[in-house]
Amino acid sequence: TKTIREVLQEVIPQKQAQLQELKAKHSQASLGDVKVENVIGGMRGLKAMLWDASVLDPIEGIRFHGLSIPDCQKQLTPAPGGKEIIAESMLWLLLTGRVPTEAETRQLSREFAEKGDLPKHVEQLIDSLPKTLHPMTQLGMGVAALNHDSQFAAAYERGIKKSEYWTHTLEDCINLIARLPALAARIYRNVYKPGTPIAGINKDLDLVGNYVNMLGYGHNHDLTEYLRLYIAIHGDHEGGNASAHTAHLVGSTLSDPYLSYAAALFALAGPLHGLANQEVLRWQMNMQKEIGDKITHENIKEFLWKTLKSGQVVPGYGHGVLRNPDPRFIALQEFCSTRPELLADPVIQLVKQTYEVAPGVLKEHGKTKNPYPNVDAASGCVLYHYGLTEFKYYTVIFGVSRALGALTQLVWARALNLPLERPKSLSIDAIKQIVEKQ
Ligand code: AMX
Repeated sequence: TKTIREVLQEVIPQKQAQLQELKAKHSQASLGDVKVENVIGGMRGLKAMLWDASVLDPIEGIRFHGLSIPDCQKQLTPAPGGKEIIAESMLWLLLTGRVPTEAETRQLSREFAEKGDLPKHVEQLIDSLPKTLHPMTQLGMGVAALNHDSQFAAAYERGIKKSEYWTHTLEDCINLIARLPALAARIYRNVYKPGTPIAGINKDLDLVGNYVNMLGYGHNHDLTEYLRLYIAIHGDHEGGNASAHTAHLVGSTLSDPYLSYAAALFALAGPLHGLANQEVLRWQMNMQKEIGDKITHENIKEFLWKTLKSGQVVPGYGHGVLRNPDPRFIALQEFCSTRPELLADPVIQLVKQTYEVAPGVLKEHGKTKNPYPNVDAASGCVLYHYGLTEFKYYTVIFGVSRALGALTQLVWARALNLPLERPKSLSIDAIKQIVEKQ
């Protein structure tokens, strides 16, 4: 059994050599033109970023180091007594490109459990915040404050060689991932269950097992399994999405992983990105209130049109890259399909019926390039079923998960010595001058 550090010591030189070769032989090769539409269109489609852990195909969806979600479900170790992918095995895959053995996975679970307690000053900070402050704001603040103990920042101040950056970055990333469940659970308990004690960390449990325990739902095996799957498959979605890209950009200034990930969380907190999973539930509940018990395709269609005609987006539908139903949406639907009590739940049924109608309506509406559901269309309704009904909290769970991808790639950015990110911007006049000469 190897530690994750030993495996990285093996893989990093190989990747460094690969990158050197690419640089030496193909630096001047083109990956495509930069069109005006890329520059004014949020850089959609522009191949302009290195990200090794996952690649998103518009039709097939995400692959993590080449493995699809069903491949991961077959190959990655579950928790003892569970079936779903756990965060530790996904992290191993994202960070090293290798499928870990069961022993390697368990070793990482133990390390996370041993490092999972929050420093006192962060507990006090979170406890002092008003309960009305959005849970995502609290999460970002807590993560930023954890930089008090950043090993990378301390080592940089001492003076270290560039070749050592990644080792200190790795320690920060592991410490941060270990502490996220206690931080995220404390926010939940303070806001929604004030005055009740929080469970301690159990050294024999996986990261998400402990998270669910601290949230106060540890008795619910099905919810624990659902969150294991949820957190594993939300872990990475290539590098261009707003949260991963933010972590990468901020990290490129050599800000430490805590500050880089805090910034990423504030990108995730936007309604076009991670906040959509809160928005979906709010929107579906409004739909249910408006159409009552008479849930028919016709009524759902009418509600969809009302949303669109009022100039709002249909939350949980559309995507910057995907052009098919999101395989993460499918994986979460499949989780429901094996559990009759979930299938019978009216909110889950409403989500399913909306899926039967919404693509047709969105196609007719004719604006979105992708009329199909993304992961957020399905993720919240199961939490709601299991009693985690506070949907303003849902994006925090996403935030615990996205750390897996964003932080592992910070380690790689330092290992590969990727430079400060600094694209060239142009004014409208400058663009006009360039195109008018062509
Ligand atoms: N409902 C209504 N209109 C939509 C739409 C939707 N679900 N998705 C896209 N459109 C509209 C856009 O607003 C845009 O309108 P405009 O021309 O008036 O500005 C037009 O269709 C073209 O957009 P696009 O190229 O298809 O999408 P995009 O790459 O610009 O944006 C996304 C992608 C996800 C922001 C968009 O589809 C959206 O707003 N969806 C709803 C919010 C959501 O579910 N976000 C979560 C995404 C996944 C995640 O990050 N967690």
